[in-house]
Amino acid sequence: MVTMKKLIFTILFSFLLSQNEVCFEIQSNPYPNSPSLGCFTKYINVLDCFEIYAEPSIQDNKVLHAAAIAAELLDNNEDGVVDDLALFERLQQQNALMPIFLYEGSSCMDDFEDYYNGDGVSAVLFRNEIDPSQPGHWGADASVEEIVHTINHVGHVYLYPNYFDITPNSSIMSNAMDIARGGQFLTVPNSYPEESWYHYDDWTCDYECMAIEYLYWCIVSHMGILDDAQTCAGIDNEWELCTPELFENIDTTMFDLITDPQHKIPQNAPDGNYCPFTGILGDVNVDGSIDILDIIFTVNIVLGQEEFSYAADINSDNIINIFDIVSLVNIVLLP
Ligand SMILES: [Ca+2]
Ligand SMILES: [Ca+2]
Ligand SMILES: [Ca+2]
Ligand SMILES: [Ca+2]
Repeated sequence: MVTMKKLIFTILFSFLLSQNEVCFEIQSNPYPNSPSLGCFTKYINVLDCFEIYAEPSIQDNKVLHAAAIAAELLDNNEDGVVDDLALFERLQQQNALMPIFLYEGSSCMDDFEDYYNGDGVSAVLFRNEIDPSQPGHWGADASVEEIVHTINHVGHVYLYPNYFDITPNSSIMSNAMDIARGGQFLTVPNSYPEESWYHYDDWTCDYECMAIEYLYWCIVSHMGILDDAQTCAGIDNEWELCTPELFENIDTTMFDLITDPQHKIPQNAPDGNYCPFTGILGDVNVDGSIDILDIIFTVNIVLGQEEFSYAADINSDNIINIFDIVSLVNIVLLP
């Protein structure tokens, strides 16, 4: 009996742990009569610049997961504000969106392909390639990949052409890719040079498509999403720099490019949880004022006697430490 109770408790507990925290609500499709979008019934507007549309039978947790991933990529410090204002405006203006279809060739996908004539789409997602329990994991959850593609293609390529243009000889990235592939290949070569580390061999992927895939590999390698033996082995025929260390040490041009703070490329891997802090920064004990009590509370968080609170993360780096205490002391002493 005791064992049974323990078992049920364990199952319940692991179930609770496995649920991601996503502070979005699924809405009904605002365009039910649109020829291209009318077949979707589930909709989330992410940070007012990136929309998720899903067919009726896509599970809610998958729709929420796609929204969380988009939000984490756009608002990587999770303060509720898109990190790059120019990117926000561009995506909003282009009505950037991610459709989620039941399967390849569903009737909804047919409608979408026949009637959509905007410039806000660069990739799609299918129900069976979304796994909220393994955000971005290779072979399990394509949400990170497809949403990164869309944000890059609709946003960065247009906004920062000197850095991210995808045509030959056009940008720092296109030059870096020619080095990564061991030469400038306008079509897929019969074999890539031995020294190359990016050697995608899909004949349907042209030079521009290669560049979009390349940028994705760089971003997620740096985030550490690919850093496990199974993934490294699985993608080796396409991309060799599967750990952050390999990427930093070998593709130095792209490392410098995507870590340059001016481009505001997301650095932290999405974890599927997105609930930005909406209280008052510094009011850690939530009593409406910022004073000595909040400093004491923050010290207790640092000592592990209280739980993490976004209100105490004064410098918004997702860690609560001495820097937050110093900043809070300054706020209290010099209001
Ligand atoms: Ca932000
Ligand atoms: Ca998160
Ligand atoms: Ca307070
Ligand atoms: Ca902090």
